[in-house]
Amino acid sequence: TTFHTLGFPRVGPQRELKWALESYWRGEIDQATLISRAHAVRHNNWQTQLEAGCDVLTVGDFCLYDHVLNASFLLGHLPQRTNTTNNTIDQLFLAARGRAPSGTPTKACEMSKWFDTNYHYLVPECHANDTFNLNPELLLEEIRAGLEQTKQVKPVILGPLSYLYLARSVDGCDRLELLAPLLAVYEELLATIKAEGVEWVQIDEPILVLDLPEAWLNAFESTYQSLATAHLNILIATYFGGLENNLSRVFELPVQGVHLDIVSAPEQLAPSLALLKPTQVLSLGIINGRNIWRSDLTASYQLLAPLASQLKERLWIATSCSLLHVPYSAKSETNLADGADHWLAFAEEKLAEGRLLTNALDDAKVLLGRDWLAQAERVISRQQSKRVHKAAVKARAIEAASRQWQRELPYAQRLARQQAQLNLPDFPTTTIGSFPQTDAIRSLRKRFKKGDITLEDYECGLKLEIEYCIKAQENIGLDVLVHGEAERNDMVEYFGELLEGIAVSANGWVQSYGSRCVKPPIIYGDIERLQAMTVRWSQYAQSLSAKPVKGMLTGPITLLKWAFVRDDQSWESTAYQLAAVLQDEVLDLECAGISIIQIDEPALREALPLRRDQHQTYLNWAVNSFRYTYAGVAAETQIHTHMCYADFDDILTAIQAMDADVITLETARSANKLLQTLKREPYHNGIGPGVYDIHSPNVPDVSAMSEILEDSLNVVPAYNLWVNPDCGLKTRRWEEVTPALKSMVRAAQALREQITA
Ligand code: THG
Ligand code: ZN
Repeated sequence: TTFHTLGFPRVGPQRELKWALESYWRGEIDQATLISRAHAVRHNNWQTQLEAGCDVLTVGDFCLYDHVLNASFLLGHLPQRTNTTNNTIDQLFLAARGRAPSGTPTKACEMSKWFDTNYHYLVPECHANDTFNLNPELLLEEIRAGLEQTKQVKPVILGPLSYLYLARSVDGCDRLELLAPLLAVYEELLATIKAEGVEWVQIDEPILVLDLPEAWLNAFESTYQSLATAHLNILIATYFGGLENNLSRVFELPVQGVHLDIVSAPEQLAPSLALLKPTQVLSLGIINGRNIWRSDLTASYQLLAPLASQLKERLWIATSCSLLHVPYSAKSETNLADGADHWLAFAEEKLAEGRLLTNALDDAKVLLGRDWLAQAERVISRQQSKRVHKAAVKARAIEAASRQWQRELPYAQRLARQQAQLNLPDFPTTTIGSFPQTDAIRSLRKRFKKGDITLEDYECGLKLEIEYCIKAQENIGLDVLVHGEAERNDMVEYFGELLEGIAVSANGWVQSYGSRCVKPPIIYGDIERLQAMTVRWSQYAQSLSAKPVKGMLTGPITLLKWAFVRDDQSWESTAYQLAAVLQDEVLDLECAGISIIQIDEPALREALPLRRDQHQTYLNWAVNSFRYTYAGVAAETQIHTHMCYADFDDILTAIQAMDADVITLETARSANKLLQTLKREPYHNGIGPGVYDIHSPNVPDVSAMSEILEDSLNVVPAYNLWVNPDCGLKTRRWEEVTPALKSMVRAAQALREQITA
């Protein structure tokens, strides 16, 4: 039995690639140094996989910035505006970031979430009559380097249909019309790969787990007929879900192997056995590539043993998807709350698990070995831990889930009471929550974590930062202030550190986009809040100003989606547990005199299931758990929320149902699109469509912001319109933030004068 992975993380065990990229962009190292550091990370990845016993080495999954961007390069389909340099690496960076050491600064490609993960890919741009050219140099270099390590290398490429489907049409062209010219390049690509002496290629077609339009589904057969002409063994890989009605269609393709994700869709295993052709390999993704728990290998063995004896060498054991979505190694995690480090499997541990399971399938004696028993012991210790299961927490979540939560009074009556207290001007100005994370703030946190300064000194330092932030906002003339979040590294990691049942790893970094990484907290047990988490900081900030200061929380769905979650209970149950501790925090904030409380849900859209028939069930518990977080607050208390990532169209009804008094939205890159949506489907509560894009360092024009506000008044009643940037300001510098917000305040004032006149 063969063991393989679908891909590996690439940022490096100590984020070596991140540091190299950022040094290169800052001009501190040259390109040759960048490449040699990147290749060192890649070489280390391969050694790790070979030493762990991967039977075939996956290559072509490595990249400097993004694998979809690399596909665009491979296919000669980078946006034309990146042609201002001959340096191909800098072309990639021009596309990804809009600037590079060589070439003319330009517009960066859009980013979009990779299926339902927290990874962002760079969206390819299509126009009618686009041409494609094979650009195999980067891939061939990688294949040849891999072949120096082992004879069994398996390049991975993104499939032609997934490539086109994940692209966007810039000019409204039908992307499927580009399939024919694209296929010609893929045929040439496969022939080129074959000429390197490679036997297998993994072609990823993850879009097969989506509800695809009929035309796209129908295109698979002819597409793979034409790829078959290269006579290279093709493993078509699907992941993040099941094929459902398309299962038989995929096995009928002229491919030599099919990879199925049986972690996320175990129900497809049984029917696939009947569909597998006698010549085809079945690759089963049974080691979870989306989560970090030790695998229950005993259960996997029982499931697969009968199959292994039947399929013999036609059975491949695999990770469910690329290991890109998990951190490198749990070796250095020795200090997690409640001994949770014992239960972890990051990428390296997953390799060991896959090898062990494969060995057991080949030889049942392995089941009696030390490694097998040690693994089973870890799994059982987690299942039985008293630290994981807390009856009172479970009972409260069940009670919360059994009821429909809502504010006592309808929006209009709440607004009147809130306004009587808050006395805000028309078009109130505010920000999303975070202010610049300066070097001073970072260094303060770092010194405290290292133990170089006392808790007292740390808190003193934070208070000074809060004071500075409040003064700055008053000078700018904002109406609703925030404390600035100097105490937070990341909006989910911060709460992960404070809550019981959630652990924060020391080095569990996962790539989010390019060189940027996040360290998802690990939800391992029933969740409790031992003390208030944010109240002191909000209260202190409020004591410094006569203007209202918003309390600032991360909502249950975002805490859930941006963490590694439990696999022993439903997401829904965990969401209600999170909502319960947030509710306690909301009530404590209210008690402390905080009259506006914002509960952010930027990941609401991202957590939407990939299949449409599961949307409504998800939205029901997501919205209800959000409403549970504010159940019990007075009508006078104003609840805000914030969401990023513009694609709101299909969840606007759910957003309305969340019934926040005010929502601020990320729009600046597509304000028009949001306003059109709001025209079709009016929003009835307070709303602040972001008036400028915080992702750009440029100071926005007053006139551009005024225009967005005036357009907004066509679809939002004046008494409901708020004025704010489109996202938090933590990645910006004060020198950028101050003039930008001053202009924003001027735009609001101009609108007030215009309305009075
Ligand atoms: N927090 C978490 N997940 C997220 C976001 C977040 N997912 C979506 C979106 N925001 C991703 N965006 C970013 C933006 C910036 C960074 C990471 C993801 C970032 N990370 C630092 C880095 O890589 O240097 C981490 C540094 C640190 O914390 O020490 O800048 O906001 N959970
Ligand atoms: Zn945002």
